Amino acid sequence: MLRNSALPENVITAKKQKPAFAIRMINHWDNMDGSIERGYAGRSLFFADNKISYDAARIHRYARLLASVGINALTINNVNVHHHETALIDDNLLPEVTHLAAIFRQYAIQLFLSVNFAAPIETGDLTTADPFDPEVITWWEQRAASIYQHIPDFGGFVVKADSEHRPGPFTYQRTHADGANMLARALKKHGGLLYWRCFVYNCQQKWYDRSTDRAKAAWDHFSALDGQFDDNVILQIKNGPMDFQVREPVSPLLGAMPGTNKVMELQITQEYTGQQIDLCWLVPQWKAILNFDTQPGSHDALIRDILAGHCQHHRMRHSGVTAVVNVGDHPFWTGHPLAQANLYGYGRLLWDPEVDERELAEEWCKLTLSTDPKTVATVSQMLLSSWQVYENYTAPLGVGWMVQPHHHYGPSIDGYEYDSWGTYHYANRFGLGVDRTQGSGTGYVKQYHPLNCQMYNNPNRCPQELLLFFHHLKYRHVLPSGKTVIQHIYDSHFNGVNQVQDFIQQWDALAVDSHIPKCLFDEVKIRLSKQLNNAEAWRDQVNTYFYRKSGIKDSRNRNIYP
Ligand code: GCW
Repeated sequence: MLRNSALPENVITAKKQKPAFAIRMINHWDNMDGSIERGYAGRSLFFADNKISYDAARIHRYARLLASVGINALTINNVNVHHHETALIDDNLLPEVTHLAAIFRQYAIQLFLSVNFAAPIETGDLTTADPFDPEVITWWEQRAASIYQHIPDFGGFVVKADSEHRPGPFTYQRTHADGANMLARALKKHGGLLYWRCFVYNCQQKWYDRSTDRAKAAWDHFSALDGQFDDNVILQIKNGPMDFQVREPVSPLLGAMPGTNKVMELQITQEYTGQQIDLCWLVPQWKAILNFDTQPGSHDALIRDILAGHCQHHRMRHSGVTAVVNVGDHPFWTGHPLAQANLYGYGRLLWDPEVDERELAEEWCKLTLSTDPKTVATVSQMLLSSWQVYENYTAPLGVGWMVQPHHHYGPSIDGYEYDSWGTYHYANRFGLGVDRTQGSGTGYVKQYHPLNCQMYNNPNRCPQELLLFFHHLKYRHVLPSGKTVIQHIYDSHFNGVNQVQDFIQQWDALAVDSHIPKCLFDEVKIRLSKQLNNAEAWRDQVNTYFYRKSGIKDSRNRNIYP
C-alpha cells in the first residue's frame, strides 16, 4: 500500500468516514396527478396524469445527486394518500413501482411508499380498516407479500393517520400503537419498517378555546405509548411542536419515549420559509435543532446524540432523520437555484452534524456555482444570513403563523387568528404572544426536562427568539436586547427589508466576473426582486398592524402607515 507521502500531490487520499445517522431519508409529497403538495419547483419527477410517469435518465441523475450527499431512503408519494395513490400497492401498479425501486437501488437508496390506513376499504373490498379485524390483518399481509415479491428490498410504509382528516385507528377506538403494530407486523417478516407520523392534533378547535394548545398535541397523543410499539415501528416526529415555522422550540417528544424508535422530520421544502422565492438557507436552523440539549447536564442527550443512537437513556434499534424534499422537474431542480444548498446541506449534516456551517456554505458554492473567491464569499454570506433575514421580516419572536391561509406565502397577520387550526398570536391592544407557561398558561412548558421547563417558563431566561412562543408579553416589555417588544418588531422588520436590498446589491455586484451561468444569475435576480416585494409587504403590514393595536410610535419615526 502506498504511504500518503508517496502519492502525487493532486491525488486525494481516501478517508474512512461513517455517517452520523443511520436513517437519512427524504419524503416526497408528490401526488399522482403530477402536483406536489407544498412543492415550489415544478411538477413531480415520478407522476403525471394519475399515472407513474417519469424520465428514467432524470431519475438516475436524481438518485445520483441524492446518493452523493448520503441519502439512503425515500418515499415517492405524499403522506396525504388520496384515491389514485392508495392503489400504488396494488398488483397492477407494483411492476412500475418496481422499476423506480430498481433505479434507486443502483444508488443504494431504498424505496418506501406512503400508504392509506383505510386502503382495505378504499381499494380492497372490506368494510372496515380496524387493525384488530382478522380480515384487515390478512389483507395487509397479502399486500406486503405481494410488494416483497416484486421488490425484495422494499423499505416499508410511511403513514399519516388520524391527522388532518386522514383515516386512522381512532375510528375503531384503537390506539396509534394498535394501528402501527398491525402494519408493522405485516412488514416484519420481510424486513420492512413502518414509519408512523406523530403530527396528530385537533384541527377543528375553537379559536376562543384557550384550554386546547396544539403545541401539546403530539406529546399528549404519543408519550404514554412508550414501549408499546413493535421494534420495526419508527415514530416520525416533526422538529417542532407546531409545523415547520421559521422559529419553533424543539419538539419535546424527541427527547421523550426512550423505548421507542424515532426519526425527526424536517422540511427542506420552504412551505413557511419563503417557498423558494425567498432565499432561506435552513442549515443554521437544523444545526440549532440538532444541538438542542434535551437533558441539560447529562452530556449525551443533544437531539443529535439521541438520533445517532449515542444517548444511553434511549434504547432504539432504528433512528435518524427524514425531511420533506424541495425538488421537482424545474430545470434547477429546486426552483430557486440557491435552494439547492438546502438539499445539499441536509445530506451533509446528516452525515456529519458537526460540520461548520460556513464551510458547508462555501463548499456548496464552490461545487455548484463558482470557485471565484468573491463569488464564494458573497454567496456563502448570503446563505448564512438568510434564515435570520427571513425571520426579521416575518412573524416576530417565535410567535409564528402570520401567513396567508392555505398557500402560506406572504403576510396575513390575522389570517389564522380566528380559524380552527390552533395557530394563534392573541394580539390585543396591550400585547401579544401565547402563554404556554406553567400556572397562567397552557402548561406546554411542562413537557420539557425540568431545567428546560424553568428556562422557558421564565421570560427573563427564555431565549429571546422564542419569547412570544412561550409568553404573552406587553408591547412595552423590555427584551434581553434592551429594546421593547414593539420596538423590536419595528426594528427587525425595517432591518429585514434593508437586508434583502443588500442581497440584491451583492448579487448584482457578481454579474461581471463571477462565471455564474447567465440563466442561473437571472433566475436568482428575479427571485430576489420578488423577495423584496414580499419583505416590504410583511414589513408594512406587520408594522401597521401593531402600530394600530398598540398606538405606540416607532422611536426612530420611520414610515409606518397609520
Ligand atoms: O401543515 C401541514 C401542511 C400540509 C401537510 C401537513 C403534514 C402533507 O400544510 O400540506 O400535509 O402539514 O405534514 O402532514
